[in-house]
Amino acid sequence: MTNTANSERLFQAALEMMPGGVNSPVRAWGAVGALPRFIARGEGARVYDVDGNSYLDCVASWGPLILGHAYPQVVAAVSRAAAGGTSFGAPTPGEVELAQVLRGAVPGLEMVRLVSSGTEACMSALRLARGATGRNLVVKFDGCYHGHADSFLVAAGSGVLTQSIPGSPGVPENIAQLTLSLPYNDLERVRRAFKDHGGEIATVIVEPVAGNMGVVPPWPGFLEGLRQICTDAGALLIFDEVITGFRVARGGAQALYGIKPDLTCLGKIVGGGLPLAAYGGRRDLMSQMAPVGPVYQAGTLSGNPVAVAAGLATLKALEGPGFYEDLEEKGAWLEKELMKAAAQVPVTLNRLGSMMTLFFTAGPVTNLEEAKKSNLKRFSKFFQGMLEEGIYLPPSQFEAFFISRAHTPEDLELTAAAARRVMSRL
Ligand code: HOZ
Repeated sequence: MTNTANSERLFQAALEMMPGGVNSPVRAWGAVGALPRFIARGEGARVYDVDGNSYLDCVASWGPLILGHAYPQVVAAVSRAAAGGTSFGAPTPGEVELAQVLRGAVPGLEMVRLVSSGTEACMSALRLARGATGRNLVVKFDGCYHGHADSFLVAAGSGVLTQSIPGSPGVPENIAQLTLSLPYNDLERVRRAFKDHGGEIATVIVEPVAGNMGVVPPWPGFLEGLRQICTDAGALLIFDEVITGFRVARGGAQALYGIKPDLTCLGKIVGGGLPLAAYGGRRDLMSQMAPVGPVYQAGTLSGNPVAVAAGLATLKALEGPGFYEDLEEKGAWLEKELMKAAAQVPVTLNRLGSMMTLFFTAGPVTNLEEAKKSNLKRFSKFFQGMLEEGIYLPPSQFEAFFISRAHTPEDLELTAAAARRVMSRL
């Protein structure tokens, strides 16, 4: 058995002071019946806990670390930036450069604003959509997670789904009523919602590849249909690409599928592991943001120079030829091996490039209802077994595994071999 004495001691201390001992609920590992490991450091594809155990990391800080931990150019850029001052609350040259890089990569971004978290990006995009259309309703999809702003905590994915929290106390009923949550991949339901409420719907927000109920790709025609419905009804289409941006392709899912949303939310990879996110889109819409227009949003740490430096260094490192092809190859290999390992266990593996989820259900998994058919006990056993083998997976059935550039073929072989052993005991 792995020695986890230091993690246990720290967790006991944390429980006294922080709700659930953590600063974000899924980190408490409650859903997988285990105690969280406290991480001391990371390097490449590995993390090391405070008891000296090492793990191959498939969480990647929930997505940002597409280059792996402590990527030398990112560390150097962060150190350089920090040495010159960590925050000014004033414009800096790096912001302009990052805005240029984002605009050059993501088709729907004519203008952009930097913020500090994915929650903030989605919350701000929603406010802009409401401000620009003069309408109040928002359509989202069951199991999609757009951060924890009030309007999005209705049938949300990620942590609330993992903890089986139906909604959240503290979200006023009259705010929740402005959110229509519909099944993912079901265009018919979207058409019906527009038939009933068309003139009141400000926006449809969607994860173009869902990552927060586990990975669920869009059906052919789903995103195209949303685009058409929104255009016809004068509603705005928001792509929440906090996970998929620079993950499934440099230009995100919108580049991959060739669909331009009106607004896009980015986070995770664009901050290179530091707190940075962005939202942006059509120039006429973004021009409604203060100080040009009347829609307000602001932040002391928006465009923070250290986070901008990490983002720039990260996005630069993704430019090299074959970067995404290499990730695709690794993802496809791991998918094949995990499926072989699970030959005797009913599973469904959904994958797009370097993000994937192994659902413990025969599937298919195309929406939240189907994702929830997963055998959570079996997932927990798998998670615990893999951890014991030194493979660190997301502690929830409803999250994605992420592969980074740092994962070597040997790392993937170790992961597959561990999965074969663990699956044979399930
Ligand atoms: N909502 C994040 C996963 N999709 C979890 C963030 C965290 O706990 O770090």
